[in-house]
Parts: sequence; structure tokens; C-alpha cells
Amino acid sequence: MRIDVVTIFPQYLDALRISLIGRATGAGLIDLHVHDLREWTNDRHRTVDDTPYGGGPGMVMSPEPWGAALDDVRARADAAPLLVIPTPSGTRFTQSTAAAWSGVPRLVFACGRYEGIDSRVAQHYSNAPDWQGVAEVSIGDYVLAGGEAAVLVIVEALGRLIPGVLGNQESAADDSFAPGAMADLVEGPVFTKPVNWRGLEVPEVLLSGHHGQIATWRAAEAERRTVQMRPDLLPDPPEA
Ligand code: J9N
Repeated sequence: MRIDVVTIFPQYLDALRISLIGRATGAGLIDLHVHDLREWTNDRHRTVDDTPYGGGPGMVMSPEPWGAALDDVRARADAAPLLVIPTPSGTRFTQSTAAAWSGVPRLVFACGRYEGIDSRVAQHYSNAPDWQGVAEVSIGDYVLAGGEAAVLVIVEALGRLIPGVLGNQESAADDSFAPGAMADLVEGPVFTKPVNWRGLEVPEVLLSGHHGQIATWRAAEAERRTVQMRPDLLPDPPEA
């Protein structure tokens, strides 16, 4: 998978060069390219924003540097990319989105700052030939200072679902939000040695070696924890 990220803070994305995603990049499973939007400006101050039409607070990112940057990034690609724009006003990015995007060969992320990117950029690329379309996505109901932290979240979530990125020790199969068996429940509690820590004991059943009883106990704990922590996931969720 090739991933391009366009941002005014390229160093913010350095986190993708360590840990799991960094290892996947080193192994050739992810081909990561980070670009500085200001390289597509022409003025002495490398301006990327301007005042909003209609008035109001803050600044809006100008369409010109974005158009120039995205056209260049596209021209270097061998296939039509999906353009992903993180924004608090987008559709929710979920584990299903991560699973779907883990199979997309070409992703381009546009990191907006300030009060967002001129809306015509998303409009233009959603109808542009040589692009797969545009996805404006929110990672949750809170406001970030820019799209960079959202891109870290999205790339980590989808990257670990690319075959070969996780080792056998870290298999993604029964995660809290994995599609399949446990899609509707969060995970229950986990324990390791020592059996007594500060007076707190590991539940007896986990030491018993009875795999059937262990599976039953874990299912009950997952149910209990879902009711307590995430009632919104239940078939008949209480009103938010
Ligand atoms: N979910 C989400 C995305 C964002 C931003 S702010 C600027 C770009 C993206 N905030 N919250």
C-alpha cells in the first residue's frame, strides 16, 4: 500500500516511522511519503490560508496550494488514489472503515488546519478523473487543531489490518471491534503473572485449565464490561 500525506507539519507524521507502522514501512508493506504543503506555494511567505468569505473567525486553507499539491502527488502515482480528508464534520471513521481501507492500494491524506480547507477542494476531487473519490471522515466528536493526529490514528488502525503487518503474537482476529465474533462487545479484563499482586488475585477459573469454562467466563465478562462501559453497543441501547 502506498500512503501519501500532505501537511504543513511534516514532522508531526514522524511517529509513523516507529513501532508497528514503522516496522511495516521498513518491511516494504507500507510505502509512506510525507509532503510539506508549503512546497506548493509561490509567495515569499509561503501562505496557505486566507480570511473566510462571509466573515467570521479564523482562517481557511486556500484551494490553490492544495490543488497543486494533490495534482502532483497524483501524477506520481500508478493508480487512482482515494483522497481522505479528516474533519470533525465528516462521516465517522470506524473499525469497518479501517478494514475496508486496509485493502486500498493508494491513499492520499490531506491534513487541514485552522477552520478547514476551502470546500471546493473536496468537491473537485470527488468528481476528478484519476481519483477514486473523496472521504471526509471524523475520528470522534471532539475538535483537534489539525488533521495530523487523525491521520496517525487512521493509518495505525488500517495499517495493522494489512496482511503481514501484525505477527502471530499480535493477531487482530479477536480485538474488541474486530468484525466477526466479538464485533458487538468490548473485551473483558486480562491478567498475567504474578497470581497475587498487591493482594489482588487472578480469577481462579483462568488458572484452572478448563478451556470451556474459561471461554464461558470471558464471554460473560465481555458482556458485563460492555453493559457497564459501552451500553451504546448493545442491541437495544439506552438513549444517549
Ligand atoms: N474528528 C476530528 C477531526 C478533526 C480535525 S480538526 C482539523 C482537521 C481535522 N477534529 N476532530
